[in-house]
Amino acid sequence: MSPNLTLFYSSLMIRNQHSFSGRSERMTRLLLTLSLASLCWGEVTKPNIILIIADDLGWNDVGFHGSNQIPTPNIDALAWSGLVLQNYYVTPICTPSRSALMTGKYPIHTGMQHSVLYGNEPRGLPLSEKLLPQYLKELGYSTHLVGKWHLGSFKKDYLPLHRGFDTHLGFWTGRIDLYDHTSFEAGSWGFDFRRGFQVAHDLFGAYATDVYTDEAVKLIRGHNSSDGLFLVVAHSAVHSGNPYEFLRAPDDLVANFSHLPDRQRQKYAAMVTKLDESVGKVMETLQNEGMLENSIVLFTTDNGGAAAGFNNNAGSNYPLKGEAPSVISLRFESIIRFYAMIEANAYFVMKK
Ligand SMILES: [Ca+2]
Repeated sequence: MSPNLTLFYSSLMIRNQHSFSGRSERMTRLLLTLSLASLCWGEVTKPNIILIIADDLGWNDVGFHGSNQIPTPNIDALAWSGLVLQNYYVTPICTPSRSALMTGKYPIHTGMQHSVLYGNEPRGLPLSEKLLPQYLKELGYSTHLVGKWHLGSFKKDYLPLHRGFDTHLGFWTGRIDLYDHTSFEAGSWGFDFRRGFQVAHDLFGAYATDVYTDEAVKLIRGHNSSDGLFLVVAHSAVHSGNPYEFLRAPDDLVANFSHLPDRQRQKYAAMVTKLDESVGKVMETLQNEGMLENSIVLFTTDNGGAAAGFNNNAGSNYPLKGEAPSVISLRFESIIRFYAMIEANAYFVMKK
């Protein structure tokens, strides 16, 4: 494909994302197309792709959607300086949504459509599927996953390091306590914080969002600019952790929200604050390392907020109806509708 045709195709896909209904499957194709576009262009180095995924973030929990409860200046800055995908849709729960993003396929085509994967289940995203990081590795990218996986862990072959990622620091299941890093689900309870295949006991007690941020910053700073960087920062926030304290954040940040009447909402707001702070640090590091002008930064969530007391969470999807993870036809649109945004500097660099 000629550079001009490739760029035209890329811009067309961006406009389609902006104007019409989109899905995370389409997002996968968009990222691959943008990467291929830069390779075809020749004079431009491979764009870095930074994919930041929030977990269960509510529609009404970011400033640029009008929330006056939780300031999110860094996420808002991404929105206003980038491209907000107003009709972007995700599936209503973790595993199906993440499987679609990694494969570019609707979950029903990979057997991931029903519910989340539990850590003790003998199944995962089928090994017959070639995942986004595997494609990008073939294009010369270095590939890193920080945070949540949740696509199967019952055999080594299903783990991130065997699915296209060069490194992984994070967890394999669907939820962890943000301080003790244990996962309590489906009758089992155990430590789930890994550096590759090894349990990361040394990080016990470190706030998970900070761990992810520090790792992302380290990877960006250490990146060899001759390769493209594909960095996925898949946050624990703002998913509920374990039943003994579902939502956790540093006490001083929680205290900043003492004016909110609900204690869980106070904690939730502090978790969002840490998430927003992480976005800011990643962007700042890209800027400081001279990488931002050649980076595609995508911020999204895997599904909407866990509202109405689900998982003892405190997300808000107002004015949309519904909450993760239920799928009821009358609520369909409101449950799965969320947002994404792209800071597409690489695209504009290629236009020159
Ligand atoms: Ca989720």
